Amino acid sequence: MANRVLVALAVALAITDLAFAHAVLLKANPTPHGLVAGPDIDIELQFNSRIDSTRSRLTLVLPDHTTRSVSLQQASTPASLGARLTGLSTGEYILRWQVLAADGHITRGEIPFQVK
Ligand SMILES: [Cu+2]
Repeated sequence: MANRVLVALAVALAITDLAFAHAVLLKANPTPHGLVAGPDIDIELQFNSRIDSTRSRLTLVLPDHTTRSVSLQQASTPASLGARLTGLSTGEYILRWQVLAADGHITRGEIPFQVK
């Protein structure tokens, strides 16, 4: 009986764990509020879970507030997104990310950075 309760509890915990497995950003280049040297910048975003890169996207907000979609490159791991930005002049930028995690949940966020 006690064993059954333990198994049920373990299953419940596993399900809860899965439900919360949506992608959380662990590490980013450029770092949020970081200062980077232009004009070309390698982007790498690392998440805590595997993501579906075909349904994830990056958008760059330029210093003049216009936006540009960023094409993704082959990422180094299934839990990361990579891209290369070219021809950036000095100024304040925002990298917007939206990713679909393995659990089917979408998360999004922004990384403001400055190009010197
Ligand atoms: Cu989730």
